[in-house]
Amino acid sequence: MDVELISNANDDLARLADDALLSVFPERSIEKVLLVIPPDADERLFNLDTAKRGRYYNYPGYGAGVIAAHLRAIGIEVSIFNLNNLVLRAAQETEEGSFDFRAAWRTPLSDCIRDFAPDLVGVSCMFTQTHNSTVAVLNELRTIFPTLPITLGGVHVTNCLSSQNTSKTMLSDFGAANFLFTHEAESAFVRFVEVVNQERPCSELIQVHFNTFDDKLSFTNRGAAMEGEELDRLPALDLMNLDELSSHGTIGSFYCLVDPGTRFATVLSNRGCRARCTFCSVRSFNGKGVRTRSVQSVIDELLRLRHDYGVGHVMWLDDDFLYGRKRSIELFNEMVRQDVGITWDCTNGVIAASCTEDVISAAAASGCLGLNLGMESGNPKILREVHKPGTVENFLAAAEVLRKYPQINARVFLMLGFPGETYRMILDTIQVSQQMNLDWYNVTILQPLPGTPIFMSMVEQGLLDSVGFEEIRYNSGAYGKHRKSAELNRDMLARDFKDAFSQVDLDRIPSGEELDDIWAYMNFHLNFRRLFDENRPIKMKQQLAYLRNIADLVSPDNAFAQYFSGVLEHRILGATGPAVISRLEKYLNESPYWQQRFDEFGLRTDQLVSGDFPA
Ligand code: B12
Ligand code: SF4
Repeated sequence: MDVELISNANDDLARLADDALLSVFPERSIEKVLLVIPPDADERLFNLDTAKRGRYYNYPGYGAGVIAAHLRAIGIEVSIFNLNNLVLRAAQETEEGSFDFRAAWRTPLSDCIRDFAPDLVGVSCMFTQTHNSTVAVLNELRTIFPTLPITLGGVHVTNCLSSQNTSKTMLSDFGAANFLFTHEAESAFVRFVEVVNQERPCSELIQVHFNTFDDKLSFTNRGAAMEGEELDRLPALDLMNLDELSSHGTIGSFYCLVDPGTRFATVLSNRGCRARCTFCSVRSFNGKGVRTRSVQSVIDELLRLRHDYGVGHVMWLDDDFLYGRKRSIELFNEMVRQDVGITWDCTNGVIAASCTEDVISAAAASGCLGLNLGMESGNPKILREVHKPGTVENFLAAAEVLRKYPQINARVFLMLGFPGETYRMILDTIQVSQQMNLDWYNVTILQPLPGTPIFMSMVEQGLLDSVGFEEIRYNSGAYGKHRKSAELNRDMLARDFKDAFSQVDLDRIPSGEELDDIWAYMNFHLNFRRLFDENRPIKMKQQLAYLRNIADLVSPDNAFAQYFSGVLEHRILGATGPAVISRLEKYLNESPYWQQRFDEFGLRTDQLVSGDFPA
């Protein structure tokens, strides 16, 4: 079923749309809207142990919260049903081995619809890896409520619609949704409701695709980018389950540095990004440039989070959080002046050029506990080709500043597997990373996303052909491919990666399998091995918290995390706890893969007793 995109509203299109709306909304009235957030992944990717450990993400539905606030502003009653939180809560409450993933959300969802009786349901889908889960929710709704009007929106939906040639199958899976919305959609959604309620003509519809009609209609016109007061509107915090999210899962990557029991939330202080990296869909989704909220509206949100919801830590959702030096400093100074009393992290990553001394010093004073620096590569040619907004000089300069503020845990995003990237180019990345000497390097292997420039160009070059969304899963993260491999007792770090760079032609492009070895090599050398040389007390404390988090929560089968947390314990406390040693001994006895890695690198459990570690 091919989709004809008819751009620009005209009279014919408006008439067709009017008829279509009447068929879905015979009363032409919307008074109540239910926004639904599907589980992050479907049951095939879900692992009960991981959920019980509280390792899965459990974010507030911020996009839904923003839409809800705009709907409320025109008098619509709104509720948000977060199925991800529901599933995680149910998993934690369930007896071992008896968890029915689907039952955990299906019955409560139908009950919620019967109780709330919405005139319209809006489902949200952000990640490609949430595709299957979203389709399951849509189909369930359609089966139980055949005439319920259903809309769907979010980043993944936008990507599917804007790259129809490559993702037709994905789009056709959304058959249960009557309407699909693209891009930032609060204005489009509000207009849609007003059009259904006959308060506006159909010709004013924007960013909406009529999905289940004989004549497929699309109003592809984009609304004016949200700015000013509208951008400043606070999300409907009361609908976002802020009291319980962090009890059932994680928010951000720096939670191990925050006191246990602290309530987490997220805040979006600006939209878009100044850069246009070819692997990223932010520009095609949010448009060009950055739109900033007023500093006071951000402070108001933080104050409400703290005083009304007991939040103690936030993760910024921004794509380009440090955009505008003056504004960043003003925001941080106001956080101090108005006594916001919330710590924060920037898990999403910041642009290196913005990490100047004045900005980072103000950030540290305002409660910054951690941030990721977007670097991706240390090779100038790759950086130019992927349009990364940074040079090797920028990265080194940012690292120099960040090393002066050791209270900030500074990590770096790296990527591998760009088209044409050779072993030698990857060695540049390793060398620059070593020179930067920051706290942790998160390495991911490129996963081209539909709708991004790199995806299109790889399809054109014949480097990619089909798009199975099974494949569009990331290597890292609780639902990532590497996690799955760990669950099969083959943690990616247990691979034989010692010789990843020896005996190869350095000007060759590594294969997929070889990239996995390089990934493990980089992880070991850039992250674990360098801990032998760490002797700054504050950093040892941060790294110990992080390693304990990996060993206990994220990846209990990672023997390096177990060993190196023992090393740091010994350094900080003078001895390694016996439980750490016996757990590691048991693990190595059971795993020939890990024993082999330990032998190769001269690591032994008795070193944790003697404190005599390899140089
Ligand atoms: C915050 C964020 C995260 C957070 C958490 C996100 C969350 N669950 O809330 C964290 C750090 C966990 C994260 C992780 C990842 N992320 Co991320 N992330 C973002 C980011 C920067 C902001 C999202 C956000 O909250 N925006 C603010 C709100 C207001 O916007 P919104 O949710 O999109 O909602 C708006 C519209 O989408 C729409 N809308 C949404 N729902 C609905 C519903 C209806 C009915 C309607 C009408 C409209 C509508 O209207 C809303 C208001 O304008 C986006 C970039 C971006 N700008 O979108 C990337 C982004 C979503 N992430 C991306 C990626 C790749 C990832 C990772 C895979 C990275 C990795 N390699 O591990 C992981 C995967 C996470 C997982 N599930 O396992 C990609 C997604 C691409 C894709 N198609 O999958 C994005 C687009 C960035 C990019 N590089 O291109 N991410
Ligand atoms: S800097 Fe980050 S958010 Fe901005 S375009 Fe590049 S990857 Fe995307």
